[in-house]
Amino acid sequence: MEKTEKIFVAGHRGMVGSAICRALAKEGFANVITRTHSELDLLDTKAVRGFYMSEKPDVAIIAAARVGGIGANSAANALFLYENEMIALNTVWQAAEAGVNRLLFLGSTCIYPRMAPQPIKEESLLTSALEKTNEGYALAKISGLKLCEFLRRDKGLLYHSLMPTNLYGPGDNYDIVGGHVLPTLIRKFETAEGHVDLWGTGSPLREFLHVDDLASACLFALSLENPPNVMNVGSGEEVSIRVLAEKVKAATGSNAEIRWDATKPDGTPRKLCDTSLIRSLGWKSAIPLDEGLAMTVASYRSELASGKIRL
Ligand code: GFB
Repeated sequence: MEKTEKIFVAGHRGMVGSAICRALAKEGFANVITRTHSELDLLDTKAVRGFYMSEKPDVAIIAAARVGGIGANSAANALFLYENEMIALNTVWQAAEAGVNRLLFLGSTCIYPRMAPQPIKEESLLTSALEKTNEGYALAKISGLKLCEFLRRDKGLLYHSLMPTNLYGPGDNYDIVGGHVLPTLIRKFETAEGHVDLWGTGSPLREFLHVDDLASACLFALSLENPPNVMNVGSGEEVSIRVLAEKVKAATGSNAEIRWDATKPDGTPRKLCDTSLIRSLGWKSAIPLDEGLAMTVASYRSELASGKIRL
């Protein structure tokens, strides 16, 4: 990817898209184009087509999605499937129609089977049943990455995908009901009065990656002349939800008692991705969980103080 190329970042206001824009600016990519939701509705095929046809970007990075934690996903699998499917099909297919030569599509490691052998290799895709709590989201993301793979094969377009593990960082969504576990725990401990109610048993294992590490992986993937169709991006740092809760408690300085509500879902028991592919090509994560967590608690506090927090 050349510094002068015109790069479209879809979803630039989200946690991932804004991290990618920061990384692009830092690396000197000056020709980045973005559209807010009100300027361009990515669910609207005609509008997306018109946008690509008039702007003709050289590169597109698809960081737009409806995302949420286990609560939001399991309550609205239909919505997560529909919106993410439409976003994927519109942003990828219409890019190809307009002659965009290179595209990076972002998925998630929840596309892999619930009981995939751990750590999860890229080859595990579509080998057995998905996790039910986020099946809609996973199916939509699988369509997107497959569309990229097929367009690359059928039309020779350099369309490829990254599958990041659970992400966190500045600009996250701190909604207690619909958010992902890490930001939700920060908010719960920061606002606790005596105790916090956490979901499930605390035994599931998760891997967390700071979003600035993902942004660096995106730039790395886009620098490869012949990238793999799908590459996992993770930190290799796996913790149980119970240990995560202790870490967040310490990082926020809270004294709250932790109570577990086992009527709430645990979700997939383990989700550690195998990152040997991207590491073999020369990329690895740089931000350890403890450091990233401390930075994120600080950004939660400043986002809250400035009134810019997403709840
Ligand atoms: O990030 P999260 O909501 O989703 O984490 P997934 C869920 C895990 O954290 C479960 C536990 O084991 C929950 O039981 N947990 C404990 C909590 N307390 C809480 C809490 O207060 N809030 C939340 N949210 N969880 C998501 C997918 O799966 O992973 C998405 O639903 C996406 O599609 C994302 O792919 C990366 O890790 O289970």
